Amino acid sequence: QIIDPDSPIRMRTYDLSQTSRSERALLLKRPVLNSAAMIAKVRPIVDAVRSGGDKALLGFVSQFDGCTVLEGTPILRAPFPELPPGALADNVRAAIDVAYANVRKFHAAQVEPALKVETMPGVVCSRFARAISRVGLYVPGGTAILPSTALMLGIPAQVAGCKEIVIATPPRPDGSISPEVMYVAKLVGASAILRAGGAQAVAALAYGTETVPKVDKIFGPGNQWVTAAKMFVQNDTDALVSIDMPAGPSEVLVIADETCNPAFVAADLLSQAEHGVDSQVVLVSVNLPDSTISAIEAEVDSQARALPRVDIMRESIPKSIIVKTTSLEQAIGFSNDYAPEHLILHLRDAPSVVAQVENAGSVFVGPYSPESCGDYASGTNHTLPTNGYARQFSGVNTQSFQKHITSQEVTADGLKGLGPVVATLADCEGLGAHANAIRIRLRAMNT
Ligand code: HSO
Ligand code: ZN
Repeated sequence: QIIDPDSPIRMRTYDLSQTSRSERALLLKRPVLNSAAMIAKVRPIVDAVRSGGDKALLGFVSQFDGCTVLEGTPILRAPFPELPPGALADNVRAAIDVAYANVRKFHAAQVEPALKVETMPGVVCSRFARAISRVGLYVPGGTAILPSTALMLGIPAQVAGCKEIVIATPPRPDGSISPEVMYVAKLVGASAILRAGGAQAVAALAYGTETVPKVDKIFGPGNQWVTAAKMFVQNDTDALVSIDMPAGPSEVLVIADETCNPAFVAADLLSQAEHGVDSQVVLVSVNLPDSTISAIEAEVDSQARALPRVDIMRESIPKSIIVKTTSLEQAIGFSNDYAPEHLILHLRDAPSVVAQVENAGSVFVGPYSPESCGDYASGTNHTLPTNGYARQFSGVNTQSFQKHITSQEVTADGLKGLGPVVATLADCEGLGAHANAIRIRLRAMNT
């Protein structure tokens, strides 16, 4: 496809009052991920790493990650070597430190106290959390280095108390890891770094190799290969591994009314559009005058041209849409049906609108809350459900790194009260041994 640099960088516009039900359904749809085909492609890689261990893994690291110099093992174990002086600029280090503190504060506050409830006299039920012992955190390489993703996955793992925290990330050609990711790995107390990307990294984490520890849960965003491999290993009962969530291309939906600042709205749309050519960007207009829509379109075009990743935006913006609505109610209704990963409210009295949000990964309230803050440093997590999965999934949080165990303690007097209820229900299900386990005790107490 030849791109004319003079042609405007423009979104497509639809009027919700003029769209049929089926057209509206199309606007809500994300591009189809052909997951079955991708899973078929990753399967040979996953199988090879599973049976061939380190040797197979290193073969794929040289073939797909372009790194041929790892000697014998792709694993680096903590304590990691000190960063050479000057490896990390002072301002970057200081910024990572502030982001770390904020994200840690918010995720530490998510730790819930244990529950203890006496449901009947002498019948005490409890629930308490335990860390998932071993976790694998995938930090993508590719077109951008993402130390922020290492923070967003590493901090809740650290706060939850996971014992083995393995960060997997594609190495650079010389086998090194970016100093930013290295620095974050130390901050979050990672126990190992797996220098591998793609399906091969996911397979190594799921099954373990001679040197790579097998983990219990795999987190993190990635390309189609990574996502397909995560879905494949999650379904393999031999791997006994779970994943955070199904991931797709990143998304933002912005709702704006006439109080909005067109330059801010455009900037927010572009910050998502620069992630990838398949980024999903939606602007929902609440009765915006045509002049404001034109002003936003002009800002999208002019700001994009001045930004470093304009070539990506030239592809993602033309696939993006403006949806015109005539009321806040319609706009919120559309957003709730779309269930965006990120929802930004450029609205008069935006805080009062949050109560109407039913489906979204994370909400950014008012003109001074750009998504960029949540992507990096305000405290909320940036690993969020895409593809409409915000209907049923939460973003990554401290509980994602825990499981909850329940327990009960029934006293003899408690069993006198509860036992007959249980025995009756067991009889009703025809499960005599269950009823017997109660009656044998009730009889013992009566003699
Ligand atoms: N917006 C991305 C997260 C990210 N942004 C990382 C910048 N760095 C998640 O949807
Ligand atoms: Zn982002």
